[in-house]
Amino acid sequence: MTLVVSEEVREAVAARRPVVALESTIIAHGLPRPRNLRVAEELEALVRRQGAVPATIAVLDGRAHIGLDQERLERIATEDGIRKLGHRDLPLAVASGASGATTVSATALLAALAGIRVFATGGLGGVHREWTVTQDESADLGLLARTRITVVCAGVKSILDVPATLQRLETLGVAVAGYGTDRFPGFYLSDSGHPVDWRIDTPERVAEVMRAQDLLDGPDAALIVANPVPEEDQLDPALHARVLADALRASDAEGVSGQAVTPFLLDHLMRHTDGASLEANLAAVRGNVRLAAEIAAAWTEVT
Ligand code: PSU
Ligand code: MN
Repeated sequence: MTLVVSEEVREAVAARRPVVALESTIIAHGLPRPRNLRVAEELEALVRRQGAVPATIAVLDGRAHIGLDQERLERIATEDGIRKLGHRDLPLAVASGASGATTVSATALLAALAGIRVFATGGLGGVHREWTVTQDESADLGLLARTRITVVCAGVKSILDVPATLQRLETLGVAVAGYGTDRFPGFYLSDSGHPVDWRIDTPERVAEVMRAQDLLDGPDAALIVANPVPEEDQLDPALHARVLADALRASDAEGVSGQAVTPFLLDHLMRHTDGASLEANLAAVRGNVRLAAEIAAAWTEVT
């Protein structure tokens, strides 16, 4: 597939300067307008402030872009009909000239193809709570099991079956470490209630793990750096539990399925927490973007 890599990103990758990949589904389908555009700009600025180059990834008119200029960023945030693209959708979107925002799976694939090793997002997709009925498991997991990329996230979305998702990650051979914690983060919450086997405390140590991955040269798989939202920014756990139960009931009652499930649940939480879930989501993403930039910088030092 022909990638359109922005000049800034191409130069930074070639010169081994720090680059951080950013996904676009959160912009087009995860956040309300017009806030989404401001957030997209803010996240890019955060990466730059840390001395790294942001590479927001999306498909526009059938072309996969790595690094968006302002006009393209605005299209993703404001245009109607922007699709949600997992990695399986990429050839379909390219061949039909479609425009779409990339999920974690499509973003990780395109970033890796462009030579970018560090990627920041909010929360990964995973195994949904009704899995035994729907078999709904995000394509994020399968793709991360085959792609050598470091993903900084606040764990997996708390709308999911978190222990089942952790089990799948183990089965698939994806490395998971808590950043500064031995508790697995819970996206809107600092602690999902589940432990994580490995803990890393500095960006330099993350870079050493990446280097060990390369030296070992086992099957390609991601390294997940699970970075908790600061406790003072998390969603009130009691409110979270109550509204999430509501959201799951509403999704069931309305027969929401497929790609629509995750955006439906996130939107329901936002509207029924007076926007508090949105603030917690943004705090998590900001922290992840900052940490990813530090890891990208440390990575250029060890390679
Ligand atoms: N993180 C967020 N908000 C989001 C997502 C992640 O804070 O909207 C997106 C990511 O793009 C992720 C997708 O890949 O949700 C998962 O969707 P699904 O469950 O349909 O695979
Ligand atoms: Mn799904």
